[in-house]
Amino acid sequence: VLWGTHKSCRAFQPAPWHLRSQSVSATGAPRWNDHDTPEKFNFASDVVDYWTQMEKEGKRGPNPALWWVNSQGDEVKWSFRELTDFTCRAANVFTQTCGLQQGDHLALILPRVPEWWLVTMGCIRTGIVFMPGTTQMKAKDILYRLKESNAKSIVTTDALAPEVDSVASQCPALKTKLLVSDHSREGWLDFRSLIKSASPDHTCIKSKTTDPMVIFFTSGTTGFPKMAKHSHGLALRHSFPSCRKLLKLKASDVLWCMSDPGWIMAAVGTLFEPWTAGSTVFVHHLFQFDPKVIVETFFKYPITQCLTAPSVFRMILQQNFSSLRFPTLEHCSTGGEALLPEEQEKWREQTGLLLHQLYGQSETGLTCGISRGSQVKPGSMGKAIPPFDMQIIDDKGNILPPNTEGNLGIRMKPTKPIGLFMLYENDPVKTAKVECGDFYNTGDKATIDEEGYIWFLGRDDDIINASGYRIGPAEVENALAEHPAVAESAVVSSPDPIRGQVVKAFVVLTPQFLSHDPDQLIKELQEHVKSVTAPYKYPRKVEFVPELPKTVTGKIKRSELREKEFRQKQPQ
Ligand code: BCO
Repeated sequence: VLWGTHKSCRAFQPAPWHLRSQSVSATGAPRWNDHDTPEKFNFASDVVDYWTQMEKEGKRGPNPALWWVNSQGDEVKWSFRELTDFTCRAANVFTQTCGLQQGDHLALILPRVPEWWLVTMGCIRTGIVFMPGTTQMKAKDILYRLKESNAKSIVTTDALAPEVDSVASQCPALKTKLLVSDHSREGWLDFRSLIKSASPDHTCIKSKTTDPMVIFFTSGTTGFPKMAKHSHGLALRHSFPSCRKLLKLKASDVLWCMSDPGWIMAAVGTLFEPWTAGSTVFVHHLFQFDPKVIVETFFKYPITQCLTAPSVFRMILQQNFSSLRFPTLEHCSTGGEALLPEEQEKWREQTGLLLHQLYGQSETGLTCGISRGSQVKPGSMGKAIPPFDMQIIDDKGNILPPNTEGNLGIRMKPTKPIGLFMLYENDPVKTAKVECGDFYNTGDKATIDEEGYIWFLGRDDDIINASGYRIGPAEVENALAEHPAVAESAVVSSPDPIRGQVVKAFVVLTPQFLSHDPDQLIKELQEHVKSVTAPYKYPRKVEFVPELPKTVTGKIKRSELREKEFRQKQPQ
């Protein structure tokens, strides 16, 4: 147990209006209708505290709200009552100790430790806008995020505190640094001690549904990642009946979403979706991804549903385990990258379970998917989840007929649906750029069949999707440019049987490195990229070339290189 046991939930009572104003579904979860837009909504008071109340009244079973384990045998189980208590304390730490206010930005860079759930929920209670990020980030990535967002506070661990300290002087807005650790560090507040001593009495803000709640950083073709800002509506959407139909979670379910806490998939799969249903969020804090541990975990714990990227399923299937017949697993969902029909079939053969595709982006949350119990069309990402109206559009925003390839759009006019991002923070130009007629243009190419099933075809730009990570080529090219061996480079996606796609760099060497051992140089460049930016972006393939293909104006033709990569795959 990380920091003692807290038993009481002394003061908190759910806002009475909440229990008056919504109906209760068959599963007990509070909900609205697909097209409702309540003026006020707060996930903490309207959903989490609802389940706390259900626990108090003996109307929810004994399974925990959060069940956290690690590979050392540590375990944390929190009920909703404890969750309400601890997250009220977190809220008080942010507002009273750190002096943060509604609308302030807080950078959250934690691995899968229980405190991640306290920080996110503490922020939601106070209206502080949290900005999750992966712990793979390096100092430069963190600096960009802190500066660009004017973050007033950061919460992170020992591992990243030195990286933060190395750039903090360049971030004048940053006022408080909170450390989640068993050790103290100069200049940092000790989050665990503060939580212990904080009061559990806190009154949740009455946030408007349209008030900002969270920012996700998302890579683009050019420049640095964009800041996709979401309102509380992102969480509200999970109470809508059409969203509840997707996984059909019950309060007795145990959902394991394996996403790194830095991505929107974690917000969806370890906060909004399971807790709306009153289900248990299961977390395994793996130090390093290991398919064997994943499989053992399915055998050891009563997990009923899982959600993770297709690469994880591929990596499990590749290992030849003696049995993949998991005792309690009932439903598997996957998203973040494309999934092939043959992969779905192999998973079904080995586990007896269907693999249900979901699709979403940092800008959108879940937008479409194969609902539990509905027909799985292998290779399809399923149907749009209302209130999202998804259509295939041309470059002007005209709707194209069924089975016609085009841009995947989400209708945002005349009414922007609840759950679609508000804007890219500080970037009206990029915000305007993704509007296409009456639609938000996802940038993905797809078709929709007569029954409304959506079929993903690929990106319409240079963004790379490697094992579920969205990677901007410019971020990798900039990292490579810092190495003296690199005169110039072009980074594109390349097919890979396990990761779907991987990052490939075409590199023109500077004259003094032309005689170096190429294999050694490849390793050096890979390590270099891993050291200056988040390692998941490193080029797993590197090819040295005498020159790069360019347009007459000198622009590198990445598409030519990418097409060559995918053409080469065809004969195999
Ligand atoms: O493969 P290598 O060993 O060469 O390199 C790996 C790591 O070892 C290395 N690394 C990690 N931390 C490091 C480090 N190196 C140096 N210093 C550090 N601190 O870097 C490479 C990272 O690659 P990886 O993260 O792909 O690692 P791994 O272990 O192969 O993990 C495999 C997956 C499948 C678990 C991982 O790729 C993954 O989690 N993918 C899913 C991403 C995801 O969740 N996407 C969803 C985005 S949200 C969305 O799409 C919306 C849907 C609603």
